[in-house]
Amino acid sequence: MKNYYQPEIETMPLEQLQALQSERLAEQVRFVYGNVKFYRDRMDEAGVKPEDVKGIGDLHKLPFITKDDLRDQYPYGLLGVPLSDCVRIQSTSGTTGRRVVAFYTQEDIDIWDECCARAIVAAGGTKDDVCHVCYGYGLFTGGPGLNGGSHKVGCLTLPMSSGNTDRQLQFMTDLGSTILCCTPSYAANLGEAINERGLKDQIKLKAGIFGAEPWTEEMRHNIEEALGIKAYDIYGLTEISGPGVSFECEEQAGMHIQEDHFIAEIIDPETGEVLPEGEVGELVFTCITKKAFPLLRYRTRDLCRLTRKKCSCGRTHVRMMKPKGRSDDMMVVKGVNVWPSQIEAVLLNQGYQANYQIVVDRVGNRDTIEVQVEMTAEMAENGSTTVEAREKKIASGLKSMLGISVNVKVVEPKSITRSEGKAVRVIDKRHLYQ
Ligand code: DLL
Repeated sequence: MKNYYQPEIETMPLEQLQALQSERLAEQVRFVYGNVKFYRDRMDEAGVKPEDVKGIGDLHKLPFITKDDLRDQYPYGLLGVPLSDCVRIQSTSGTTGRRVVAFYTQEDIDIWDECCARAIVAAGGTKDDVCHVCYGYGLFTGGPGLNGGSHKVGCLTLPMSSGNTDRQLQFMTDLGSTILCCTPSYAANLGEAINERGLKDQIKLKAGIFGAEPWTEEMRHNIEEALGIKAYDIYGLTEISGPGVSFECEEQAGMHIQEDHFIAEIIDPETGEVLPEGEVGELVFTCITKKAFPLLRYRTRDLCRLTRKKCSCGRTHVRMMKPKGRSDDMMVVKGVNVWPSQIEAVLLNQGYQANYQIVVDRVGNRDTIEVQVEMTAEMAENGSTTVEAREKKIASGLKSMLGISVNVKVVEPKSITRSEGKAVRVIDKRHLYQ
């Protein structure tokens, strides 16, 4: 089998790429208008006819769709093809309300595999690699997506799924895994386990493809150190297919969005106004090739910014900067906006690992926020700094980052539950009182 080569479409001159997007968009709009009653009704309500959308310059004419629309249309309301043409579903975890179920034709799966293959190639993957996939398999898109991409590149694929760290490490050492695919929080846990067991010299990993949750540059640095690898970010969401909507190249400076399949816009989340390049706002995607579950102008609730600055890797596709998290991840505590990623940056800068939890509560009319963070084993052994002094230093770092007082508890190593998939960092008890 030949190596999987980087397709030319990734380096296509911008003008040509945008002409392709325009052509695909116009076709996709005709397709959904003809096949999905939901879109037909929405477009009729907005007074937009399919022929009004001739290219990407007309995208703004289309109405947005939201997660609530997806829930209302559950399960079949957004299908673009007969159910008998669909070959797979994937689904979101559904922790906040009704699940979203996404459908795929075989061609949709092929496109998704292709996007994940491009991500693996961008991380240096070839057919000679052993690709260890410990994203969850099943309804979650992480495992199936990277699995498909790995096959397409021609790597030897280890479909490990999540959990069972002992088994992960055994396969990793026995079969010489070279590329690791999992959430960054699980990568950090694997790094910890490898170092504790003294396995570092038996590990052949060279790269990791980590995503599905927000992670900071500080965490990237820690993971790269612990595993001796280069750590690449990958982004995606079930509604738009899964992982591989965008991914990092060797520059590790923002994720290239696969613009031959997805058009990205950044909008003001309050007004819906499209923002110019470089401004932070809500990311909106339009799928221009997907047929079974064709979302147009889907509001992701992820906040980030885009850049078209030239990338030395040669890819011309726009880059999205690390998302700050979903607009719904932002907490308002004591009247101040607080992002878990800000807290993570302070902790990791002070030498802690990403083993922490944030508990927000309300006492009377007052919000309280507590950050619990584990000491590392070295900190626990080296008793020269007291726990009180540590807590004071973290509280002071958080005060200057956030502008509010935070109650800090430094706890014993291994006392915070480890994550095997997406980490649960925040417990907001205020929801209990609503
Ligand atoms: O998390 C798909 C995925 C799997 C992406 C494996 C990357 C790797 P969902 O479960 O539908 O799909 O969650 C999608 O996760 O809207 C973001 O809020 C968040 N997210 C995904 N990737 C990143 C990332 C998968 N690299 C939601 N950085 C998205 C920050 C991310 N947040």
